[in-house]
Amino acid sequence: MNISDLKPIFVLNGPNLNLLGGREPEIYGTSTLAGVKSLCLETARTLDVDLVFEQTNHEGALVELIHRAGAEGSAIVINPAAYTHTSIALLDAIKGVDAPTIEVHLSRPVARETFRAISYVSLAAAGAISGLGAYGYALGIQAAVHLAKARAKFKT
Ligand code: CA2
Repeated sequence: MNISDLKPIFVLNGPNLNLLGGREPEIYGTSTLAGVKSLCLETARTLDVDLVFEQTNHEGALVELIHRAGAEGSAIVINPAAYTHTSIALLDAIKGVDAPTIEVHLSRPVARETFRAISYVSLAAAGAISGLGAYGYALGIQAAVHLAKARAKFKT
């Protein structure tokens, strides 16, 4: 199977990530979400795979995007933002779809407040990348394509 036959990689972003590039640059870096999207599109282009990039501030909308990714995509890269630490709904959604999922964080949540040390999403993620800023998204896409490709080979 040719890698370009893969269904798109879905890159999903949770609440407040639309504010990137403004406040707290010492924690989240200086890239805007538009800059992160450009990096993701460029990474996908070099890997010869299509990419869908979405951000929402609403938990239910993120659940629906995960369902859509399960139906229309080959893998998910997700920064669930604060819902990482609270959302059993996101955990169940990821468990409910047949798409390998990579969790990405710009910062290193385990090295911050104690409430950020818990990730419900990690219970369902195939892997996680944190602390590398926007570059973590590029690594997350590479990992997602690797897993999707391995799975496609396994199924043929
Ligand atoms: O490090 C990450 O990527 C986080 O997922 C970002 C979340 C945070 O709740 C997680 O613990 C770790 C916060 C996203 C909000 O981003 C902002 C960016 C600029 C200004 C305000 C918020």
